[in-house]
Amino acid sequence: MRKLLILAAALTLTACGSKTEVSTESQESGVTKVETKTNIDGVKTHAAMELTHYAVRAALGQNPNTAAYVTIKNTGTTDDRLVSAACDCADTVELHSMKMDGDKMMMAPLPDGLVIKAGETVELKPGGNHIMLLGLKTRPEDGQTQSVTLTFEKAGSVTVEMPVSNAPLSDAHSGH
Ligand SMILES: [Cu+2]
Repeated sequence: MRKLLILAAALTLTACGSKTEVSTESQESGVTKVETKTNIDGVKTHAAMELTHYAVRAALGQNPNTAAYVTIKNTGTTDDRLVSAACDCADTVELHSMKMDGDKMMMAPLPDGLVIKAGETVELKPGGNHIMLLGLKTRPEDGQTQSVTLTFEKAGSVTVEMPVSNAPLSDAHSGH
């Protein structure tokens, strides 16, 4: 069984006032975690996210755009927000929701990102909220992996190696 472990730690100490910040990032067998522990004048905050079920949809035909999906669990003690996503493969990356407009399903950007409350799990999946990769510079192909970086307001940034598939998450989610 292939195991991948990446561990990064950053420590910030400021001399005056008392602020400590410790960030860690790890990736292992389809689970990626990012967390930041902050202590500002004795007030401790633990922001932590666990990412699973991530995938990028393979670029289809001449379509200049595609989408990425991820399930995000807030395992910390504070509400947090997915602020943005980034990918070297695309000119622009946006967070999108799916909304009913009359009787049609329409995509709409989420300019303020996506709030993920402490203890809550948010699924970005086919037919629902998703990461939109616009203006593809490289075309993700089935069987490859693609790095996508997610930035959370409190937990920090994490880069996820997402598998690329013609039918993303079809094993995990039936009915799509
Ligand atoms: Cu979209």
